[in-house]
Amino acid sequence: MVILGAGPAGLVLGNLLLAAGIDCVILERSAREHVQARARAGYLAEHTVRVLDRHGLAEGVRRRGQRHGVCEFRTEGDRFRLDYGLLGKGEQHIVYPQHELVTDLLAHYLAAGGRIRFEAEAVEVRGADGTRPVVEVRDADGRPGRWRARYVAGCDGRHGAARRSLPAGAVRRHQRDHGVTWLGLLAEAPPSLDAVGYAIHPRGFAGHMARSPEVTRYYLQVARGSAAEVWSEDRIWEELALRLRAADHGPLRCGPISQRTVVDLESDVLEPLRHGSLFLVGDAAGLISPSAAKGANLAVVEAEILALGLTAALRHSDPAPLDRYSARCLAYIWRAQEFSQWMIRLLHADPEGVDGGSLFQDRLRHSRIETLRTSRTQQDWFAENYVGL
Ligand code: RFL
Repeated sequence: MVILGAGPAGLVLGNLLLAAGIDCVILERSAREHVQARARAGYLAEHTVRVLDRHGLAEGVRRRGQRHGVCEFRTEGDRFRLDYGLLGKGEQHIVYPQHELVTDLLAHYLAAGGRIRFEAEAVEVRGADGTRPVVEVRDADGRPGRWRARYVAGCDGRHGAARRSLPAGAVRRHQRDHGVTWLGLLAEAPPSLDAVGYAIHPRGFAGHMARSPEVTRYYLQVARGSAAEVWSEDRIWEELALRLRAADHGPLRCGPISQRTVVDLESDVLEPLRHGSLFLVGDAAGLISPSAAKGANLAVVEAEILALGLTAALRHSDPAPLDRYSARCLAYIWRAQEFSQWMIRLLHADPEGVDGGSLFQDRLRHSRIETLRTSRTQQDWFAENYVGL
């Protein structure tokens, strides 16, 4: 088995296959230090942690992760809090930075004897419609290499080799540009509030999410095509304070900005998630906008489903679970996409390019937030979808 990519999807899959006694190798384009330092997600749903727990992979999350179950919406002249951990099915998030999860998963994989090649970039997957697909790779110096396996798992993200290698017409692609751009920020500063903060402001959305007692993620909605570098630290903190209405609700705890990333909010789902011997997992299967914090959660859940399918096929000659892989994962993916799209419409003034920013959309957004503020039924629905898959 060859796994492309050492993100959450590839590393969960590698660990589970290893535990099932299935020989595998992970091929990762980047260096180990880069993989372990890449700050991205932070909110893991309880469901995801249960998956990790089932396979003995949740020790770090359980030990150092912070339970979290409150979000606060700030709107013009108002704010309200939702104790989502007490609503819906009563589930919470565990805040645990993705690069720490990746570090744990990698350590576990290596300790169990797992094989991984860093700085080995997959260039192409050939022969996926047969039973001995080949992965062409090149190392950091451009030297070519080749791996052959019974199956290949593409866990190499949206721009990886797995997607690129799919022949025309093999899968359908469902793409949507949500017309919204975020400036994703990491601040070397403690959280400013004890909740996830969502500010809905005429100048655009602003978000606040704890990552650790020392680090906080913030988001600012910015114009499409904005460059991250034009945002000076002073301007960032001024804009965050304005949109989060710090003057009314308390000051922000400022600190150096250690990461600025511009993210266009997009969805990009393939269907089916299999072409012969090649499977797609995580962001390679379906990119989801970070508006609902689902991407890493989906990656873990899909990796477990694929691992169980591969184990049944390779150890017990039962191909049925593997045949159901795509349909099962797509059900999760579309549910998450639907909620993420709902969040985008809730949080953004005037999303351009989708329905055309208009006053009509703005009034709908106000009504949506008012329903969430006042309806217990809507709050339960929100909680169930916000934490669940
Ligand atoms: P990853 O993590 O991108 O890993 C893919 C790996 O593949 C390697 N690779 C290759 N290796 C070999 N050959 C090639 N040709 C290769 N091409 C690529 C890459 O180097 C990399 O190591 O994908 P994976 O495993 O599918 O995991 C997906 C998640 O990383 C992603 O969905 C989340 O980070 C999304 N996301 C969030 N998800 C959550 O569940 N909760 C969150 O709070 C959350 N916050 C976020 C996020 C994503 C963000 N960005 C950067 C879009 C916040 C942000 C800002």
